[in-house]
Amino acid sequence: MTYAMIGTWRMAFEGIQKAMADLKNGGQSTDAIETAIKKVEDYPFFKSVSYGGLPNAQGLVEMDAAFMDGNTFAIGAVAGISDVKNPISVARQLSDDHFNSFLVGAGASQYAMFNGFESRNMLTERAHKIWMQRIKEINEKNLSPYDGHDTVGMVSLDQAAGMAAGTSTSGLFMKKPGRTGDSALSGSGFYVDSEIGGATATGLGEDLMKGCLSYEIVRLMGTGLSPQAACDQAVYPFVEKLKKRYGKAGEFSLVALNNQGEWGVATNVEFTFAAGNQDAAPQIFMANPGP
Ligand code: SD4
Repeated sequence: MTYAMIGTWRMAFEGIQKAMADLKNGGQSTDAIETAIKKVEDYPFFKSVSYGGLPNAQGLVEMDAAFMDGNTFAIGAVAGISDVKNPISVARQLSDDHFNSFLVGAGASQYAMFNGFESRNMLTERAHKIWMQRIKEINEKNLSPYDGHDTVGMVSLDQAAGMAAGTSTSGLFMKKPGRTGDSALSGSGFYVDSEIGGATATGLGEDLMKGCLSYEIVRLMGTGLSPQAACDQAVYPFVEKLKKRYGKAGEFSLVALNNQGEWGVATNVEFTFAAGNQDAAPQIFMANPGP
């Protein structure tokens, strides 16, 4: 029986290891995504996701997360949510709501509070120190505040051929209050269709959104392309197009998994990801920038 998972960055590894043990025992992709992403959210030393995540320009950790069930196309998402321990769980619960499935800012935080999701001050002392140091550097060295920040995005396939996807991030470091990127946006930060496969993104949300790249990868896999060919065809020509027509392209990386448990990746920076399937225990892989 086929089952598999893939996730962006090295930080996805332990969560995938845990969730794949459940998939092996017949667990569902929807649960696997929540289990694996929660593990990343709870780890205080990942600087870009939930607890320990780096704050916005005003020192507040504002998080984006999304959840998609590839069987039903149900989507739930939150953007700019704060003081909530596990944004992915809130997104998952919202995916059950037909009318209010994407909440932002104070409304998202209130929803989590009223529905009994655990609250937590997500700003750790360490993240605060990094924030203070960065402000100092920006002022002294005239640096761009927007530098290196990563989303965890995952796609899962279970033994019943169900697929799901999810994302979670504290977004771009030093972002303006209220800024959101691609991670909560269907088609940009994630997309999954159990009859085809799924994809998810990390990188500069402002540019990822311009190409709706997660949807495009799934669409291409639906025409019969392998995940790797779909990633190559969706991502690299778009990077070139952006450079030509917009003048520049941010850093971004996408991973894809099809409903056969095969995966692919495309990136324009050095990138790590974690993946495994029924034949290969989860591992951390390194991908080099493409052409
Ligand atoms: C965003 N895509 O908010 C996220 C951040 C990220 O590498 O993944 N940066 O734009």
